[in-house]
Amino acid sequence: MALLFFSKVDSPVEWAEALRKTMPELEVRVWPEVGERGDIEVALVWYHPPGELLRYPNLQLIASLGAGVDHLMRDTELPPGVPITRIVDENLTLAMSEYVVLAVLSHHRQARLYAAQQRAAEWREHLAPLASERRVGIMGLGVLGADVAQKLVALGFDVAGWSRTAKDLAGVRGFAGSGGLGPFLARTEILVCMLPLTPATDGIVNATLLAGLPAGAAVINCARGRHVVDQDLLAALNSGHIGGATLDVFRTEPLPAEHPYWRHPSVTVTPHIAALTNAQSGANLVVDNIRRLRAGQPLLYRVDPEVGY
Ligand code: NDP
Ligand code: OXD
Repeated sequence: MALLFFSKVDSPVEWAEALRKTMPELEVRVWPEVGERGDIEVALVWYHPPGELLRYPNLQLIASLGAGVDHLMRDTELPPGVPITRIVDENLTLAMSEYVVLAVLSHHRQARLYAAQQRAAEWREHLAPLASERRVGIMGLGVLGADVAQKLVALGFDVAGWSRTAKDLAGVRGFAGSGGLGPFLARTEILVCMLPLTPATDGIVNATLLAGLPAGAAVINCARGRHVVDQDLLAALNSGHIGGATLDVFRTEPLPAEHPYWRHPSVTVTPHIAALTNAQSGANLVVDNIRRLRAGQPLLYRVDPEVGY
């Protein structure tokens, strides 16, 4: 059995080593050195060229190199019927929660304001509400959003979540569907976008959504750059309606040097590092699914192409 690895950002050497450690008999081929196409039964991919996966007649599994699968779903020529899986990994989940907790605390405790005061050697106190008085809203209560929500609840924040279908998470006020979005936004002072990118969520953080947040609210996006309409967020930041933003993902990555986010006084930029996939734990999951496939068992973390995540 041969596996085809395609990614321009992940290390093929590291992944091949991790895969071989877990399944020595697996032959790993790195695109574009694909060899005999008929040998390829598994594709492990991140932003492959659309249409490419149709060229492997014996493909049985498409595994995403990330938790998100929008890079696969944008391909309108995926081989029909071939199952798609994604990464769900405890360490990735922990890393994402760390990132979001750091960003929420930094907005909550006005870290940016105090950093500016330090630069000006200015000693000045600002009143801060208790965590229990701070309303955080998480869009997307899946694997990552639910863990983030629970950690923020443990810190004492007043947490709500918005999802496609209703959820019942301890301590988290749930809102669902298009009808739930308005009331969810109206009570959200720190908004966290933890949604998958799908046609329904593309550009969701736009002028209308931002206007639904209370004045001074903060926005944290660690899902996908396309969730945010950049000119709408910049306009809301410049008007002061949005008090600050922490952004880990962008429409163009790397974020171009001239992009206004880099130098905006109310924006924190990180280079898509909120939660990185670890090659060894990712490889373990892929191999587990290859074994399940061979044994005719249900695959782990299968994507539903109908809903797009
Ligand atoms: P999941 O698939 O587990 O969860 C997705 C959540 O979003 C679910 O609660 C789902 O609702 C909700 N949702 C989907 N569509 C809609 C909609 N139209 N309206 C309302 N809610 C919706 O995803 P994960 O938590 O694992 O990951 C989320 C995203 O995080 C990934 O898709 C990826 O883009 C991003 N990511 C970013 C990383 C980074 O380093 N910046 C690292 C890893 C992931 P329901 O529960 O009803 O299905
Ligand atoms: C992912 C990511 O989807 O790194 O895993 O963004």
